[in-house]
Amino acid sequence: MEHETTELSREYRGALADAKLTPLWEHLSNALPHGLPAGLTSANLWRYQDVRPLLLQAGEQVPVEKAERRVLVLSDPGRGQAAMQATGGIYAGIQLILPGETAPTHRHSPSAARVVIEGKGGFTVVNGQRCDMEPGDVILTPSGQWHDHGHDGVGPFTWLDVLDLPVFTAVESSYAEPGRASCNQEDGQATMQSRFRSNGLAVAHSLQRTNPYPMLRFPWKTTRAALIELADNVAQGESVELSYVNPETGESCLPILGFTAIMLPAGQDLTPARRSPGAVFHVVEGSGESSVDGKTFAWSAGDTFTASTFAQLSHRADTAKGPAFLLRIDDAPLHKKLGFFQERKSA
Ligand code: GTQ
Repeated sequence: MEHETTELSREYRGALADAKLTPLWEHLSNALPHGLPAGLTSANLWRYQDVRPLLLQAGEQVPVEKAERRVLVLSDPGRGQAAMQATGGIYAGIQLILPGETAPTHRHSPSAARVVIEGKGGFTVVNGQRCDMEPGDVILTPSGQWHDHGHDGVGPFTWLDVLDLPVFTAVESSYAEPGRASCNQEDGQATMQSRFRSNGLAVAHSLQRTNPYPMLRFPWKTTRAALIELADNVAQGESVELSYVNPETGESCLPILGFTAIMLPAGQDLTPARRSPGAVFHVVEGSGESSVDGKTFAWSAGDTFTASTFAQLSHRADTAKGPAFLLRIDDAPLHKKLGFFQERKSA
């Protein structure tokens, strides 16, 4: 939007346009709004029960070989239907694979992660390492790593994809390469899970290696048990949250996107600080309600909702139905790398 804050002659405006120059003083407050960033993101809830039938129709109409990835993108209503992003920094979509199908091998510059929603028998192969997928699992496909998806079971298999694609698009660095064949499958997960089974212990020689992604699959079973144990050991009212990290360094598990599992004990309100990163929340288990900048979202398992930068949030699990479990996916690691990450007290 243009603010003509100054009287400029037509001739001068024309000369600036011809010279490909723009007067900053007419755009300064748009480029650098006062006090808080002007988020475009319009918080929204996508209910899985609404998305699922549409995704199953795509399963009938669109062969996976043609689609490459059969995904319905969660398009931020603040950016319009063609928005290939859910928030400023995060792409999110829901992917379907049917029994016997293979989503072919490719790799791309953005990093991706999957959060499994529904089904049995699905798997992802990342650089030759097979990762079985069970509901609630978080599976990483970091930047530049070959990956394909398959399904050995019965019935539809679905997951939430999140990618740092909008960041790559913004810096004109988003691209993909098709793979020549399906990845060789090795026993990746047995190695991965056994290496990091014991908290506070790492396989000694692995610390000399430089693999920035030693762990690709974070099984929900393990995360859930850890949250429940943590809930018994935090002070009343303290949040029950676990971050997904590189177990060898303690850094976030991907460079741009951050993943946090949150347990909401039944009936307790959680009102977190307002944080600079926008976020995508995904409901792994349970039902409840969140308020995001004054909008109320009633959610249950499989649903996904968004929050803009510095959103005012509160979450609550349904008292009658026990605890709920959410995953928060945000771009906090990027905000920290930019030297900017901020938290402000909620109002
Ligand atoms: O599964 O590799 O939702 O490449 C978007 C781009 C999923 C994938 C998406 C992708 C993928």
